[in-house]
Amino acid sequence: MKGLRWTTAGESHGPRLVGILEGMPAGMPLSVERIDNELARRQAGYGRSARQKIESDRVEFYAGTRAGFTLGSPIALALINRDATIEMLPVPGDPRPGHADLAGCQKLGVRDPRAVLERASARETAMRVALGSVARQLLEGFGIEIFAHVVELGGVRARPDAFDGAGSLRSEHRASSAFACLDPDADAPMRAAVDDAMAEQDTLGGIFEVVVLGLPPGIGSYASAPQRLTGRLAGALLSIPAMKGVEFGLGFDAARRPGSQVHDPIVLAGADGAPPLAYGRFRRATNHAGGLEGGMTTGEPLVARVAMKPIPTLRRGVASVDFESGEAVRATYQRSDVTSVPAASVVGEAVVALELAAAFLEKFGGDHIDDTRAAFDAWRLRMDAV
Ligand code: EPS
Repeated sequence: MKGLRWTTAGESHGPRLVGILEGMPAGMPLSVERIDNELARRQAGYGRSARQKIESDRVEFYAGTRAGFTLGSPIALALINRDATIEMLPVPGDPRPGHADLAGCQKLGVRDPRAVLERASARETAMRVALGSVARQLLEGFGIEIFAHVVELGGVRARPDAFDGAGSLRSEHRASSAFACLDPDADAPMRAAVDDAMAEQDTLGGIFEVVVLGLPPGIGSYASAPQRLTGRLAGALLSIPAMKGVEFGLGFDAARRPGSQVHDPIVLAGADGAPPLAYGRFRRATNHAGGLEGGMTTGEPLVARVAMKPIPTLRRGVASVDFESGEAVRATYQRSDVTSVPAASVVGEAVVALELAAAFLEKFGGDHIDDTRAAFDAWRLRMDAV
């Protein structure tokens, strides 16, 4: 079977998270340090639960690599859960609103939220970050860079001009921000919002943006519905627990404007001071489309914004019903984050990397990375002449 495929297994408090990535070309160098750095980024951020002090995620390789290079066979990864207390943890008597607890119990026909929540927990996203980092290393070999940052948290917005969406990535500030945010002035009000929510025993959501630079045009396809990259990327991003909305470029705002104020004029690269893109003779005067047209990349930066709801486990509890007595209760508090929007932004990078790498390999293929490179170079020659 062709194509890049991945799966994860593992419960939040089980012994390990496991992941398998199938369909990577052979001969690609893999940096374990890069994977561990991204795992550490996912664990960071102000407002996370005490669980992150217990865990120290480091990837282990079990298959699919030799001497630091991919073999082309399925890659098997694992992360150890230090808090592997699944057999000791109590069964909550009431389902938490906003979590998978109730619909999951009804699905299974049981009164045991733990049977559901152990897998529904966002702990699983740690493995997606590890798998995504492998996919990302393939893309980086072709000059494609993925960068996410938080643009809003608990109603506090970063200044839009802190990021111009066209390539000046202020990564220096993101690294020192407790919120993976590019606006240095947003950190203090975001911190105050988290402190207030903590005092109120509440939780906060927010919005992050994923930007991809250096994409060749024509990744994805207009030809059939399942190949359209717009839907694939939206699906990948919405598959992260707690994500409620995705928009590309102007997004919902495009619906409020006439076409003349939406569609990005095509110009010759270099005209009107427009710097050339990495690929082709053309570029767009604006990037309202967010780098996607007709289900394909345009070669302009891909810009996706993702809305995350507040974490459903509130210290103060939300109204629920006890399974046994049927009485109204406040849902039992279990350890939880106040907010994890910065962590979600790292997961966003990972799922975008996995989806883009899949679409990239559909176009260029290759059993060995040298074959992928040869197909890429041959296409580039023809494309440059368009
Ligand atoms: C989560 C609850 C918390 C989070 C967890 C997701 O876990 P615990 O119940 O063990 O305190 O810390 O996220 C992670 C462990 C992680 O690594 O992201 C939940 O209910 O979804």
